[in-house]
Amino acid sequence: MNAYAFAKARFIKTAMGPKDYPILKDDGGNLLPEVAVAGRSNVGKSSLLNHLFGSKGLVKTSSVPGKTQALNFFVIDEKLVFVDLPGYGYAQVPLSTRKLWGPMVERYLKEREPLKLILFLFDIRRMPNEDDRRFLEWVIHYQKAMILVFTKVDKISTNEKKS
Ligand SMILES: Nc1nc2c(ncn2[C@@H]2O[C@H](COP(=O)(O)OP(=O)(O)OP(=O)(O)O)[C@@H](O)[C@H]2O)c(=O)[nH]1
Ligand SMILES: [Mg+2]
Repeated sequence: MNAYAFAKARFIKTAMGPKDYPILKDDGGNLLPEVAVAGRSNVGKSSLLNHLFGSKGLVKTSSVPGKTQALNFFVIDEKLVFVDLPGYGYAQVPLSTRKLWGPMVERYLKEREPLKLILFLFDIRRMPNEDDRRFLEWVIHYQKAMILVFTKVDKISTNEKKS
């Protein structure tokens, strides 16, 4: 993948399924490469995107888990697409919404051709659970490239960081 100096991020749309996914192409007619940000609810996916975009509020964040409930597409400099995936595994989110998450995300991993990389965010203070394992199994099954990103590192003490 090429290196980009990010300048201008733009929100494209929210989608629940393939018929709503945007088709974004470069001047040569090639699909723009796409990076998805995944992980448990409240882990910091939307916050990371704001950080990468250099924006305060383009991506909606919340201290209450379950803020992002569908796929949100953004484009940077009309060159690279980022997708903010809904977070999983939070009991406070209504069951009807949680049931939608699995098929929505699995279908995206299976069918989204321009998806080149997944940033898998993980809260450094937690242990992996069933939902994390299920997601990682999909990543392996659909043979997607993935980078593990630890979040909330600032929340652990210097002693814990050493051990
Ligand atoms: N201390 C600390 N707080 C963070 C960090 N990343 C995110 N947060 C906070 O964690 C909360 C959740 O962040 P979001 O970015 O909305 O999390 P999300 O993963 O998008 O959550 P969902 O949309 O529910 O899936 C917010 O209050 C953020 O300010 C971090 O690295 N350190
Ligand atoms: Mg979010």
